[in-house]
Amino acid sequence: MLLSSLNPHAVAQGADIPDAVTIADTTFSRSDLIGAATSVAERVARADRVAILAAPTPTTVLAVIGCLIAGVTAVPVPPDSGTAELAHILRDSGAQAWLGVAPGECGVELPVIPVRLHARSWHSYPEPAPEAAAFVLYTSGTTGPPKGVVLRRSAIMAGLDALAEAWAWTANDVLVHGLPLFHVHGLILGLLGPLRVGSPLVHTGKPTPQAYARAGGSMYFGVPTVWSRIAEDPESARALSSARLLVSGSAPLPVPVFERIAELTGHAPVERYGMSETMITVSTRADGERRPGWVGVPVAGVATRLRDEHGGDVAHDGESIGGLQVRGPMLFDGYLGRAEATADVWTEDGWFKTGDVAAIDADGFHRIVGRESTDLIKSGGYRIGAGEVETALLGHPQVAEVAVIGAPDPDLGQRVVAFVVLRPAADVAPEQLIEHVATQLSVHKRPREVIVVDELPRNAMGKVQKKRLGRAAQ
Ligand code: MLC
Ligand code: AMP
Repeated sequence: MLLSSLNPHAVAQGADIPDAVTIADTTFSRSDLIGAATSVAERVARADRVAILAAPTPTTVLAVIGCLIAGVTAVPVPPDSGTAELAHILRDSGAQAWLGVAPGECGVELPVIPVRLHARSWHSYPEPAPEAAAFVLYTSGTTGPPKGVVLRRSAIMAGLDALAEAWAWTANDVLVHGLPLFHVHGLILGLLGPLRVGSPLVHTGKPTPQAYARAGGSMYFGVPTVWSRIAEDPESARALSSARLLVSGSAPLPVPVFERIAELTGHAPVERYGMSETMITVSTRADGERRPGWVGVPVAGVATRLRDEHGGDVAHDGESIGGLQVRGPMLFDGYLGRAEATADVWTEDGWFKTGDVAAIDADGFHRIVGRESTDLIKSGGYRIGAGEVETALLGHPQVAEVAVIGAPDPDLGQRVVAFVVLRPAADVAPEQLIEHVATQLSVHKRPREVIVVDELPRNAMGKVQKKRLGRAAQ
């Protein structure tokens, strides 16, 4: 199945697929999808880079595939982005237009190239060079605004083919998920995966247990929050027993959720580990062991190693922990326009430093223990930088000081909690500060809780002691 193309024409050489993509009550056959997306390609082909407001809609699907056909770099933008985040992504990416729908005012004006759902074209485009950038995906760091992760076409192809091999994913599968279309999980694995493999996709809209149960697929993708909600709804969970593979990723799957899903569905979930920068590098296999709390073995083409804080080797004994470093053909090219930040995440001998702490056992099984920095929060599978939320809150006129942490949460894994010192005589409710972040950044980055304090705990150097705040938030 080694197609040298990301262009869905390549898979289309076989029979048509009547239900290639179903999303928001629209079903496209494979030929329909290609005709409509090629018509988008014709309209967008003269651009280098365009922004796509990536709501889960047919428009987004056609916009993304149109870019892939034309060889235009796509910048997917969270549809709930606030004004500060929108303006940052547009300026930083250098997007020349919106393809499809434009959001409200954010201070950066771009022309809009329409996506017409009923237009068709049968023009044929050659496959762009494998090193051409397919996407710039924006993702949070520990400090500063999100950085643009540049993913080339060959990385995506290698990443998807490695997963198809690990999961025995074929055209006989029907993939179901309801994940957002602006990150690796929902967009690259969840939309481009089915197109490359030739398996139909059903996007459920919101990933509710009932919607997953109704969809009747053979493969399901979800973040742990989705699986834990399914585990609490036995009737929906039992409907998934007719599936072949239930896949969890983007955050740690709690062992009790793993066990409950296995009990209710008869399927031990497949866990896989990845990042925006690396796609998926480690996974349990369709034909291999599935061990709760462990994410499996490197996928095809990937090598991993553990390093201690001095760069020394760490034993693969299943107990010793170290910084996880990875190598493989699915890794990104760098952060857009940030040579220094890019250099920081690579070792001198060419390994990518994931920032995750892990253990590896003698059989090559990986366990993710946590992150090196407490300033990267994972909430509902979304990566959120404490620094960007702090900057947004400090932008509020009544806020004097702030510290943001990720507190343990039974539903979201971690929830964003902000400790805030207000200016003298300030009169603002926590809900207004939450709303401020939701409108500046994205709704999913908003603190779920704002705690007003008189002062923040600091050490002798004046640095905020976030560990002490963490204990206060539990
Ligand atoms: C609440 N809402 C507000 C609001 N407060 N809206 C505006 N302003 C406010 N202040 C509304 C929301 O709009 C939404 O409305 C509703 O409240 C619920 O929002 P939520 O609480 O934020 O969502 P929730 O249901 O908790 O979402 C859970 C979830 C979501 C699991 C569905 O977190 C999710 O989709 N996660 C996926 C993240 C992901 O794909 N990560 C992959 C990264 S790639 P309404 O009407 O819309 O319900 C990666 C690599 C790898 O990690 O390894 O995969
Ligand atoms: P993102 O860039 O949003 O893709 O987030 C990547 C981060 O998600 C990784 O660095 C990990 O911290 C976390 N992650 C992804 N998959 C898993 C998993 N299966 N188990 C634990 N953490 C995970």
